[in-house]
Parts: sequence; C-alpha cells; structure tokens
Amino acid sequence: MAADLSPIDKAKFVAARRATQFVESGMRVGLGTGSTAAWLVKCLGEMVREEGLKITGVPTSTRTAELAREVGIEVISLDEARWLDLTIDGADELDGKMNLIKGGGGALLMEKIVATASDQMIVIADSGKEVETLGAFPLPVEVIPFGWQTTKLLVEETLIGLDVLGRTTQLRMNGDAPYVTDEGNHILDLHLKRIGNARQLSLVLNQIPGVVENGLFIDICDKVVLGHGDGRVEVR
Ligand code: ABF
Repeated sequence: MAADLSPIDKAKFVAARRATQFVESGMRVGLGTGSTAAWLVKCLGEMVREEGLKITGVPTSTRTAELAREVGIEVISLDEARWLDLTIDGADELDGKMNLIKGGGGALLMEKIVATASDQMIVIADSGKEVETLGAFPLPVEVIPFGWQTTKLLVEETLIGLDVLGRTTQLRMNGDAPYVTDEGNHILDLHLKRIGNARQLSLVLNQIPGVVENGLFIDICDKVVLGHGDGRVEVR
C-alpha cells in the first residue's frame, strides 16, 4: 500500500498504521479528516476486508465518509453511535501538552464534536507538526454565514485585547468564493504567529456571536502517534 512514498507521506503512513493497533473489533471509531487520517481509513479498510476486523466508523467529513465506504468500513452517524470508543485524527500543529491546532482541512467542527464524544482521542501526525508554541499555523475559526463580515470585525477586535501576536484575519477562500464547510458555514483563518494562552483564546473566541467553533483542541488529545520520514514511530 505504501511503496515509494515521499518522506513526509511515509511519516504519515507509518503513524496511521501504528495507530490501527489501538483499534479492536466491536469498537465505534471516529474517523478523522486529512491526508494522515486518509491513510488510517485505508489501513482499517484493509484490516476489515482481510483480517475480519469488525468496527463501525463515524466520519468527521463527507470526504472521509466516502473514503470509508469505498474501503469497506461500515459508516454510521454520530447519533447512531451516540458515543465512541476511540477517535483517530490528524492535526496541523501539536505542542508539548498535546494541545492542537486543527481544521486546516475545514472539518474542525465535526472533528471536535466527534473527538469530544470519544473515550479516547489519538492524534496521528508527521513529526513536522510538532511545535514549541501553537500559532504559526493559521487558526481556523468556523462562523455562520449570517453577518460573517461583522463577526470577522468582532474577532479582530477581540484579538487586540489578547496575548496573541500577528492578528491578521482572512476569510478562507475556495477559488473566488468563500470556503463552505460541510455544515454550510465559513472559515476565518487567524494568522497569529504565536498563541500565548490557547485555552483563554479558545474560550473567548467561542463567546463571540456568530462564531461556531475554533480549531484549538485543548485537553482533548489523549495520545500522539508521531511518524518520521525514516519510518520511525513514536507513541506518547
Ligand atoms: C485534520 O487533519 C485537520 O484538522 C487537519 O487540518 C488535518 C491535517 O492534515 P494532514 O493530515 O493532511 O496533514 O484533522
């Protein structure tokens, strides 16, 4: 499945493959979004088809749902599952406390709901995702379409009073149109460079009318599986 991969793709693949060892038959599994999570779905699909693994999968995006069905994983909704044994997902940044920035793939809302509704959340990532302090990756913030430009102004005003650098806020685009999430919302990307207090920023952002959720995952990740380009894997 993984012949001739580039070092970064090999890192993602080996992390995803190692994370499958935490999946057992009978589990309800949250399936993440992004290229690393795509490897996970493909590896689990192979285990379902060839080893008889029996799991049900709750996807965190329509594209993950499509891939999961394609590889033979039984897909159910979060409402049908009600609660999950385990969610495995990617990340854009992770710090030493296993706090994350997620949502680069535009799926942060479903990802955060699914990850929170799980007994355990495992992040799979290439080692390049590790940072000392969160913030170099633009922080995605999901906002409803109604009055989104006003919401953007409110977000910018809020950032002025907080311990964040940078402070430029851009609407995420998809060609010439605003990016639209699976839930029909828009994404603001906050270019902050460095986030001094991620917990506070996450709480403050979610108080702003029009903001649905943000890509800071604080105290949600339980375990990290980090892949390296030479094939090494670290589990923390
Ligand atoms: C998803 O994984 C997103 O939240 C995050 O942006 C993405 C990371 O993508 P990749 O695995 O392709 O680096 O969970």
